[in-house]
Amino acid sequence: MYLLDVTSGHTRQPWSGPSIPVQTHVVVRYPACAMVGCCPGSRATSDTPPSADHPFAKHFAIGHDGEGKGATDHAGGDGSPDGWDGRPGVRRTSPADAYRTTHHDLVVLPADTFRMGTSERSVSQSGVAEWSGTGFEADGEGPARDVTVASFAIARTAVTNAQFREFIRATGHVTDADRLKWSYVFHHFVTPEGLTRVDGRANGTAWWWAVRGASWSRPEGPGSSVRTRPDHPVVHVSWNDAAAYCEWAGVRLPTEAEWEYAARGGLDGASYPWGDDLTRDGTHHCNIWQGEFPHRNTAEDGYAGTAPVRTFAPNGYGLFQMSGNTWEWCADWWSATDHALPDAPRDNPTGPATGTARVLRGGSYLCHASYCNRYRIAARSSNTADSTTGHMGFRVVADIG
Ligand SMILES: [Ca+2]
Ligand SMILES: [Cu+2]
Repeated sequence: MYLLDVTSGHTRQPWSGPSIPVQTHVVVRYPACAMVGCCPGSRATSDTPPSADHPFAKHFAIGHDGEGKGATDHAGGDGSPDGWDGRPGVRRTSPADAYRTTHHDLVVLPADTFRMGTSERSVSQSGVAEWSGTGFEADGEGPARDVTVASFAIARTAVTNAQFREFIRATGHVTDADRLKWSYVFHHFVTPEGLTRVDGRANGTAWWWAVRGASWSRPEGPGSSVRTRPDHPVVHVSWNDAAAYCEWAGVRLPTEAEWEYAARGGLDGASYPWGDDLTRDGTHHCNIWQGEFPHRNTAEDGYAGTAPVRTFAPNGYGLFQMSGNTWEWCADWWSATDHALPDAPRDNPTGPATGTARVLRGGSYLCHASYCNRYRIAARSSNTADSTTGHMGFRVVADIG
């Protein structure tokens, strides 16, 4: 476990929005009401738009292997001759068809019983939420319980831009981001064009800027494109979009139990898909955040934003990036408590019968121990079914026989 021996305290960066605690002490304390993750809680925004000369705008385009340098770099989403504009109903043939695939590389997992969640707690006796390298009790990570799942097949990787593009081209599906005409872009990445189209910031997670024109095909806003990253995970897809893709492709979203069983890769109770040490000998095993969230990302693991879906070694089941890179939608409705009820199902559980948000698992390139720490396997998050961000995607599963 990587821990910094630094005294606690608030480090305030130039910032026009709400106070953002940036702490590196071994025990990070939050007000109990503010133990938020890196995700916006919904599509609700607040505040006035940040100005175009916001100090963080200069960080634009770090990482992402060269794309996102703005409108002059490529035609991006508007009139691009390469057919990557993603506009519904637009069907072109082009060199990009070399990426054409509707194939999912699936791994069959046997039926089994595994230990789901963690019983490690992180709320102190005084009721103050704190991080001590263990689970977030308020998220419903615990208690650990034995859960049985039937055999199923799961994709080795998250759904890629190339795969999602095939879906859009075949169906003309209008994503929630396209329908609502905006999506949440992480503040470092907003394109110059996008900076003039920022309508607000997410409530409580002000590093998410609501950018008009941002979508799966323009992840950093107008002027950006996924043309050079067909093998990156698709983002800015809502739960609704993911479900529509699955219907088209003849697959489905994993239940939360299936997702966690798969993520563990056969390791009982480990913190991560590869074991209990986040890094070993300086080697990174996943794409998360290094530095001080949300202002300085050193990208020590090689990526400031998304990484290609087959980056880093797969887990024991041959599955890539079950931790980090992008959050992955699960089929279940969200509840922090239902699974702990005495009569909660333990045999192929499918979550609550109804709810207001859907489960997200796995963490993302924005997760950091000092703020979110939700790249652990047991960690959970959620969002409303129409929410879209630059760090939420999905992977698919299929039934056997
Ligand atoms: Ca990273
Ligand atoms: Cu996070």
